[in-house]
Amino acid sequence: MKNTTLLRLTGAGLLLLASGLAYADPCKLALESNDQMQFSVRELVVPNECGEVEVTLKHSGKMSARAMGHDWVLAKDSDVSAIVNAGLAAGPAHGYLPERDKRIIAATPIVGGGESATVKFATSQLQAGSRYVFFCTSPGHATVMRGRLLVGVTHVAQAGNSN
Ligand SMILES: [Cu+2]
Repeated sequence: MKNTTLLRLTGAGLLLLASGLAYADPCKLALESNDQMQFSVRELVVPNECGEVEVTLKHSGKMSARAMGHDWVLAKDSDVSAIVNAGLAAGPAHGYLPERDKRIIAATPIVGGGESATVKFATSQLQAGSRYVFFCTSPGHATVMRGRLLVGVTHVAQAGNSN
């Protein structure tokens, strides 16, 4: 009887461990934004094994979406300026994002202080050798609110690729 109890306890421990591992899913990325017009990271790395990536943007500030709203948009480096301009033209009613723009790989809606938003995208949309940038389309934000999205590369490997 004693052995059975012990096994049950071990089983419960393994379940706890498994849920802890699920929470740390490497294909789920998170970053924060704030009232100082900043993202919390300059770089996001997607592990090679991820078929789908989930990105959660949290606004840890207090200001409203109208005053200091942020979104998280992913595109090729070469498409960023065009998307930012198209977003400005789309205006606040469309969350500063052009509708059905094929250059946008992924985008969250705009969030204000205390809010968060999540978006998923398939890594099959990312091409090897292309540079990907994430940025915010709120007016004037993209100049500072931007970073790089790297797929399965380390800094060493990337340096070796730049020719
Ligand atoms: Cu922003």
